[in-house]
Amino acid sequence: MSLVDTETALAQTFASHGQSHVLRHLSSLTPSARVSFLTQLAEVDLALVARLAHGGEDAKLDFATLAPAPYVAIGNHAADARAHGEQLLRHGKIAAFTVAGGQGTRLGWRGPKGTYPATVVTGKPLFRVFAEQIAAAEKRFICAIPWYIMTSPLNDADTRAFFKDNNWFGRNPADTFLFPQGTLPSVTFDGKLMLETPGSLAVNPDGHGGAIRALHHSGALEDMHARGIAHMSYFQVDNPLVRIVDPIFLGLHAHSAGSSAEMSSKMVAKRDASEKVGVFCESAGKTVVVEYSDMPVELTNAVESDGRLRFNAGSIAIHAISVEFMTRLTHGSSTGDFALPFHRARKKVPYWCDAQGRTVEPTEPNATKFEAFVFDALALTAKSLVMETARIEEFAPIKNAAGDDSPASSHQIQSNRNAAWLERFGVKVPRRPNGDADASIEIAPETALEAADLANSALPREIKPGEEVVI
Ligand code: UD2
Repeated sequence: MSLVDTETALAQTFASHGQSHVLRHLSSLTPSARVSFLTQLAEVDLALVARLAHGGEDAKLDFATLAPAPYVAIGNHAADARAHGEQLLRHGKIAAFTVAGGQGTRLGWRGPKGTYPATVVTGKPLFRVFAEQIAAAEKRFICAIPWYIMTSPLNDADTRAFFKDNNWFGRNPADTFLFPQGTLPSVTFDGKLMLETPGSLAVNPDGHGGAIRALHHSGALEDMHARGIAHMSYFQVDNPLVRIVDPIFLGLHAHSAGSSAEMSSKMVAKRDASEKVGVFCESAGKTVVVEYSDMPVELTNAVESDGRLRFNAGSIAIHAISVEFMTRLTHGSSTGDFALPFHRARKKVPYWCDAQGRTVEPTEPNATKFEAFVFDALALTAKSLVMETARIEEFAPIKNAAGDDSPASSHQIQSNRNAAWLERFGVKVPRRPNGDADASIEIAPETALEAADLANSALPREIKPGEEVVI
């Protein structure tokens, strides 16, 4: 089809969906800008946008029957779980999978979140923290642990450049597989598409739930099959304390009661009712995560007779996911375009203002974004499992510039965890009245992947108040 024909056809389609306003600057674009804009427009699924704009697809839960989900409490796992997990690692059956396609707007960091300096003393960027952990596990289990990283079209080039500039953190470049997720247009509150510039639509990544489609379309899933990977260890880019390779969790996931779960999850007891984490619940016989913003406030605050929160199982967004499960989902759809339901969120989306002749950053939410959540796949599993873990051991997310879940709070949790590890080996660590470690303590993954590994390390006898220590 010629460019003119494409343009005419698109103009008709967009007009029939009441969206022709986005073409208003077409004639002023340079030929190449025109081609790239038409290409972007041709990829928009206008029927989907219309469906989402008029109601969305959020799963309708029956809150009256919602119950807390069952879980395996700390220390209650089968005795052979670790051995099973270690065997999977030794046999090269495990891949690491990071979702890093988010926009990270809350932190205010310019650049992909994974490039953010995260550790307490040496300020290692998040991607380096993960790479070093994976490399240490590869050395220990004498295996390759391929690392799949989902970016988005908005940060893919910067992420790739970062890996290249850092020489792939010393790992074999062939064992890191970066791929972008899809995007969806943002719409105004009356369902209209928005321009970000005269020649581009305002779009956002389609949520971490977009991972399923992206794993398929990028060839990552096929690559996992070719390498004989059976399970992926899924985690978010914002948590420097994540235990990427946790043999107990992987073993439990793959072997509990003799059969493999399709998707397993880690949970921690919620800090308090207001903590912004999804909660593991049971709905219609399935384990699901209800995002904090979707949970009715009376359920969020409900307590048991002993005063504990009734819905206390907070999701730290760490999952073990079977490759077969992902393959089953994508093969169930003829195009591989499997999509989980899209959730709606009111957000501030920069838009092109004709009157001002520039892109405007709104100060209030002005648009609806649509995102799929990977944990919605739990409801589609034949078997899933939730394992409790200690918050201090593996959850110190960096999301906000200040306050909870900020670099400062993450640093404190990292130091607290490292202090606890050292204290097990008799190291004297100064503590503040509230129990926090009064020192900045960093432990390199190469030194220890878990506390027990410190048995072989040279440790100081004592750490001084305010000291910076790297072990
Ligand atoms: C997430 C969970 C929350 C809790 C918390 C724990 C959701 C919706 N909520 O909250 O329940 O478990 O984490 O820390 O997941 N991402 C993409 N592509 C996207 C959007 C996000 O890759 O299109 C990645 C993003 O880079 C990050 C992760 O997903 O690694 C979570 O992003 P978020 O900011 O949307 O979720 P958050 O932190 O509010």
